[in-house]
Amino acid sequence: MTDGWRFGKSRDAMIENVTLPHTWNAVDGQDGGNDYYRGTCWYMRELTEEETAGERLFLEINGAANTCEVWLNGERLTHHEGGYSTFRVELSGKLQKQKKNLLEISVSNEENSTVYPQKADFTFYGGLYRSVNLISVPEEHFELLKDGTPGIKVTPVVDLESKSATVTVETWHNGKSVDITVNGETRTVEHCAEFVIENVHLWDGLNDPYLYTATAKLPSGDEVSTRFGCRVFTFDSEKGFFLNGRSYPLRGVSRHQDLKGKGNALSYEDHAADMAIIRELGANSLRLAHYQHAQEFYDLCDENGIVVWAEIPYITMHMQNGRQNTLDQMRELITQCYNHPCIAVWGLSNEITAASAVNEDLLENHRALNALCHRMDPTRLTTMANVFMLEIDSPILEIPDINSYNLYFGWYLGELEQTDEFFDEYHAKYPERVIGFSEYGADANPAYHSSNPQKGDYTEEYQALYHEHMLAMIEARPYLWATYVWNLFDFAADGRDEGGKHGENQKGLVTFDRQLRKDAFYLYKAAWNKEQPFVHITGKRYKNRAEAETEIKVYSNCDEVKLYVDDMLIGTQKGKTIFRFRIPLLGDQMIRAEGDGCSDVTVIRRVDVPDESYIFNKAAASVTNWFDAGEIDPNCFSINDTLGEIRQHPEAGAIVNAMIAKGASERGDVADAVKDNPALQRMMGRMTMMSLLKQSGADEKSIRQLNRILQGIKK
Ligand code: GCB
Repeated sequence: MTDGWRFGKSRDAMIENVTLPHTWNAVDGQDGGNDYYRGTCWYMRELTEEETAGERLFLEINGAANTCEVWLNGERLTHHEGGYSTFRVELSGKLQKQKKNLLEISVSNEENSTVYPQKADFTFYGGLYRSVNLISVPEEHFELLKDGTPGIKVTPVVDLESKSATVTVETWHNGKSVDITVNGETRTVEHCAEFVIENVHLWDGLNDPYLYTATAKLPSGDEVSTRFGCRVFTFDSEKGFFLNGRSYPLRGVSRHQDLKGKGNALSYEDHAADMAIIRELGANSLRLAHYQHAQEFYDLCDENGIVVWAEIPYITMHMQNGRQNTLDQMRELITQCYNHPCIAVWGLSNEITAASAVNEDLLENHRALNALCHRMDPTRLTTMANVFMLEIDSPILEIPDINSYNLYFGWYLGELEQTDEFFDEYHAKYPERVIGFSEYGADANPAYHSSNPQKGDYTEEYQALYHEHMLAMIEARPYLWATYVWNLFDFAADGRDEGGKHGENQKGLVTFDRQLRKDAFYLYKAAWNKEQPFVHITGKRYKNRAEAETEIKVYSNCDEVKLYVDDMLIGTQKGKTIFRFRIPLLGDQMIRAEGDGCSDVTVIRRVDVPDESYIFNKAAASVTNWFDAGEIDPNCFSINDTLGEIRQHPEAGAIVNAMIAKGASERGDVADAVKDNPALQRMMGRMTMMSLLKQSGADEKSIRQLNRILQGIKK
């Protein structure tokens, strides 16, 4: 039901004509300020006589964010909580014969304390942002109501040695018998049949994502079918992930359902275009964050052989009254997604201890979720994405089958190498636990550039450097069962205001509008995409360079790269992924890189003064040494003291606390909520004020001012 909808903020004033999919936050949810409309809106549509024909009629809503009520002819039929799953309601019996039938749907993304998500680093778009369908079935039909079930559940169990699969097909319906067909064989049974497929054709990831189909048909003619895949996923704490018995390290990216100008109301073409970019990158796995994605997208993953981590939006902050909602969202996720061969793990939560303590209620919620997953799906493992501040001996880590951490050392806090140390320490302490890297990334605005990139400068070059480190870190640790770049695409987080953009998280390898691939994209493409040979000269947008000598860096999946400057060969390098050349910079120069049957070209230019437009924080970047030795009185506080030392003094502590609170609020809801986390505070306490300020992008004037104030306070 795409067309013919009226829409408005109130039931009595549906003033706009809209088509589905639709969100009311496509503009205000993406422009910063954390002020997008969070409230109730109404959709209204008349059902035609033709649409209401048939014996039994159901309305299917494939996503109403975040809570929804369905009304027919003024009567409320259902209420649904959770914005990312399918639900249905029966209309027959309530329809008026030979009269107009009025369907009204109210949808709300208003803040509350029971339905997740409420605090997270992304915009909670409101709307009927996925498809809405009418389903007409005969009296005898497959189940439609229970948790949005597809009515058919397929469990393939593969024996790699005998190359066979035992396939159990369960169905739910109100008839007496059902014909179930798998691989050309049909059985007539009450509900459930078992099949054996000899010489089974495996679903084999990117190599060969072969799909079978199971069909179930009732005597009434009602029919359901689903595709499925036969594959074996195994996890080893030492050797990582295995697909069908062979080592298959999961290396990929995360994705939100979200696009510039459209919000979360994506078309099938938008989904398919995202998948094409994922294939170009060469990723073999996706973390579909932070909620249930559209069925079309799991279908695309099945078809393309992408192994998936699926999860619910139990995120950032545990809510005392939210347990039932986490269980409901998980039950629907598993019911609706069970048949997808792409899904390897169910994610219980994300950074849930960022803004909440590890207390009994939180643990109990996780135990209940974990048990639910195991009960509903003994074939898959559970995991969770933990925040970097969570101590590695926390009891919460004992709940899921396997573990994962989101680490942002080298971006928000700390140095790149702390990531390596973190995993080494974890793996040494818990060698029997399977550990993965669920998120890592750094923001980059492709307008900003530097030959001397620094953490916090938002340059394309720092992001590339960050990922070069992480790629090498990952390649040296084959035990990591999965690794996911945060994020493939820049996305809307209306609470953010940083790095030259309003309302965007810029950790994407590709911009929000999908128009620009940042350099770091090509780093991973060089490492992961073995299919099409390519060379990519980095720094193409860093055209004007104020230096006598410059580095030309090429990312390539070839093992030899030649570099030409103004058509003169200046070097040939053998290597892997990253190829670096240094060249004198004379004027306008044409740079060409050549690999195995492929090439890339750019022009760079020597200039006398640095191009100001490349610098985000102009004041901070222009000064390297702000304080001469002897300028600071060691008897008074200064920015050379650690945050911990300064905080011990009431007056000095109050000043820096106020400043930190302000800084956190510019980085969105999550930064604001996590700033009181004790483990985070301990880590920050060990850093000097100077290094914290530099990382937060403070300018020279503010730093000097703070130092002056601190120097006025005796230790
Ligand atoms: C996280 C969250 C993710 C954020 C990301 C960030 O750990 O899981 O939702 O967007 O950090 O960029 O800070």
